[in-house]
Amino acid sequence: MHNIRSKAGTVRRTLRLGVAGPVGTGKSSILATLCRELADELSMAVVTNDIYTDEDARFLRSAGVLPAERIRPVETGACPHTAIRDDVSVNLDAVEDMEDAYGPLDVILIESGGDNLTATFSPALVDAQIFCLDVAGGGDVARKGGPGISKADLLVINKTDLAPHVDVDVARMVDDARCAREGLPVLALSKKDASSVAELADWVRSLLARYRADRHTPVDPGPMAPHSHVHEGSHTHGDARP
Ligand SMILES: Nc1nc2c(ncn2[C@@H]2O[C@H](COP(=O)(O)OP(=O)(O)OP(=O)(O)O)[C@@H](O)[C@H]2O)c(=O)[nH]1
Ligand SMILES: [Mg+2]
Repeated sequence: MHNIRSKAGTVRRTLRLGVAGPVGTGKSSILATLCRELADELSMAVVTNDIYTDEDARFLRSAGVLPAERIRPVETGACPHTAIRDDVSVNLDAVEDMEDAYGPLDVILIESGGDNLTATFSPALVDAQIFCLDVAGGGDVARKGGPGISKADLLVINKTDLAPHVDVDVARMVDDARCAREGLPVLALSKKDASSVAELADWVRSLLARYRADRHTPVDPGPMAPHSHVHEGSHTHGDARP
């Protein structure tokens, strides 16, 4: 459905790239950075997920990184991981609307609502995913594992500029993450460090090239760990019992 044949007859597909990770780790900032770095060379759009607000979309619009109409909020009205994992229909509608309105697009970025350490995207929604941790969450987080940490296409250890203030050894955190990921890429990132920002943009360029050459295989990191939501009573996932 996201194959578009150009006049020259070549197939051009929109790469759908998800960005997941716990609350406040810097997902919207990563989207803003990628738009700033790549929007001159790629046709882009963004979908954000929030439970009750459109705050992420408003932040990105006010940052002026893309024309406002290319940034669309999805209000999930429930736990955001449900909308990116269990019932992706609202997100798929938003993605397809954007493709119809502004296509052909090169990349659509989809931000999950800030959620817990194990939220991942369904491969029915995204072709690849970034999982984002930050150093302020503590140096041990990368070692704790979980589907996003071990299997996302890229693990970002974000806000490295804060490491000295929170007594975190970034090199050790990156090593721990590499061990947990068995060779999959790990990027230490700070929006204040131009060379790490350039590495992030290069990773997306090379993913897009692989994707277009049919050399990228989408990987499902797997479902969230079993859990339940006490405040919602009947809302449970996995094998969790309320
Ligand atoms: N020092 C520093 N702060 C950062 C960096 N990236 C993001 N932040 C800050 O971290 C805070 C949260 O960033 P967001 O991008 O909104 O994080 P988020 O993951 O989208 O948050 P939710 O959508 O609410 O889960 C903001 O105050 C950002 O300015 C960074 O590289 N360094
Ligand atoms: Mg956000």
